[in-house]
Amino acid sequence: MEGKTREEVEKSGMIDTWLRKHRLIYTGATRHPLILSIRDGTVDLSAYKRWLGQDYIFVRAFVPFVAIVLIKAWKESDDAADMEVMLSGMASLNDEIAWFKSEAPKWGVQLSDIVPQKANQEYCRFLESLMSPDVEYTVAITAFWAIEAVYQTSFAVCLEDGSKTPAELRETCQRWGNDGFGQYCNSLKKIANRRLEKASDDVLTAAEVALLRVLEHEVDFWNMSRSDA
Ligand code: HMH
Repeated sequence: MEGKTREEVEKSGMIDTWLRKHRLIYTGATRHPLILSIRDGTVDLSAYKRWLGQDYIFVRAFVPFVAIVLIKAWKESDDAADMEVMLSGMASLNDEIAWFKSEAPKWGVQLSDIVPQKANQEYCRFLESLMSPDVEYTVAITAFWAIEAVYQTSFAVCLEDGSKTPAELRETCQRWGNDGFGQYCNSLKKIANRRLEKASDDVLTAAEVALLRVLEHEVDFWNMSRSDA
């Protein structure tokens, strides 16, 4: 542990420490009943369609958030490689938007007609709050990691051995559940952990709260997709 102060050692692997501490809500977000219903093949396809339309709106709102985190990385980061990770995130969002546009017509979903539901509006508003210049890079990158990691972990569940994911949904699950996306999430996690090691107590608290807010919004988003309400 040469070169690291005692505090830095204590704070290393902060993300995993927080995930253990907030296990219940993390599991709620990553093994939601909607995800489990995809995995066991009982998914209600109207819920999938609702999710598809709503997530297109979310992903569009996620682009400027990632752009701002990229700018924060460029201005504030101690490691020039961070910006390249964000750039690859932007590239995958570009692919995602194209994918939504080709996926939606297959399900009779008209993307131009989608009205954002309350949980989606609230999640997008939360993203906007994180785009404020007062939000530290460390806090924003922690939220960014969490947003991507929830999808990666959730959809990977649908690809596990023995899963009965319907053939027409496998590509969707592959999109976020594939190993490449997993490696990208790991790169984000490494950046977040590295920043959290050096963070003040105030920044640590703000980052932990941001992580919890992401998990809550993700649970609400799945719930919204599952019900007509
Ligand atoms: C709601 N969370 C939601 N949608 C997404 N597409 C992601 C996370 C990951 O990109």
